[in-house]
Amino acid sequence: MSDLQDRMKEAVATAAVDQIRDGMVVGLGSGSTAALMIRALGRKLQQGELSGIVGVTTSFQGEVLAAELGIPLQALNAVQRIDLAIDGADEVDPSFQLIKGGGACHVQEKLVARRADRFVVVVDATKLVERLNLGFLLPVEVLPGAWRQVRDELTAMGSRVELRMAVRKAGPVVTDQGNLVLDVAFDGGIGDPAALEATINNIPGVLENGLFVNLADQVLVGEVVGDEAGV
Ligand code: ABF
Repeated sequence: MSDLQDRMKEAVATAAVDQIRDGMVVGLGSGSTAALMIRALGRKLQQGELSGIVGVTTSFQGEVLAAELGIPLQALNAVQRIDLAIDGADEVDPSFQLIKGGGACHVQEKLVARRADRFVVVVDATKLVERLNLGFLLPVEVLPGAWRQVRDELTAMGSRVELRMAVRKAGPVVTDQGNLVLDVAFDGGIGDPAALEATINNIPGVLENGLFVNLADQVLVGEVVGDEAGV
C-alpha cells in the first residue's frame, strides 16, 4: 500500500470516529481502514474524550484489536441495537452499493450493518467504481460440504468462479464461521446488484454474498489534494 493511500485511510478513519458520541453502541468493521478507525476510537477512550462506548466487532481480527485497546465489547446477540456501524469496502458504486468481503468477514459485517441505525462506509478514493465487479471479485461464503455444488450453480449463471486459497496455497481460506469463500466474476460487471444479491443467497449452501445493497447511509472518501489528505 502506498503512503498516499495510508494517509487517505487515516483521514476517513478519523472523520468517522468524530461521529461517535458518548454511550453509543458502535459496530466495528474489519480490514485496514476499519482497523485505523478502531485505533482512533481506542485513543479517544484512553484520553477520556469519549465514554460509555460498547463495540460490536465483525471479525476475529477486529475483536483482538479492540480488546487490546481496552474497548468494551458485546456480542451481536447481547445488544438490542447498534447506533452506528463503521466499516470499509472493496468497491463502492455511484449509488452507494458495495462489494465487501475481501477479508472474508462479510457475513458478520452484513449482520452488523443491517442492525445499525446508521452505517458509515470508510474508503480511500481507489475504491470508487462506476460499476461493481469489473475490478474486484464478488466474495460468496459457502458451506464447506457444498462448495463444488455452489460453484457449479454460479458457473451455470455465466460467471467465473475461484475457490479462495490461503497465501502460498497451503489450503483454502477458512472464514471465522468455519466456511469457505468463492470469488466470482461476471462478464461486464454487475448490472443489478439487488437482484443478484438475492439470487445468489437463494442457492442452497450459500451463507451470504458480499453485495451490500441499500445499506450504506454515508460513504466517507479519503482524498489527497496537493500534500493534504482529507475527506
Ligand atoms: C472489510 O475490509 C471488507 O469488507 C473489505 O473487504 C475490506 C476493506 O479493507 P481495506 O480497508 O483494508 O481496504 O471492510
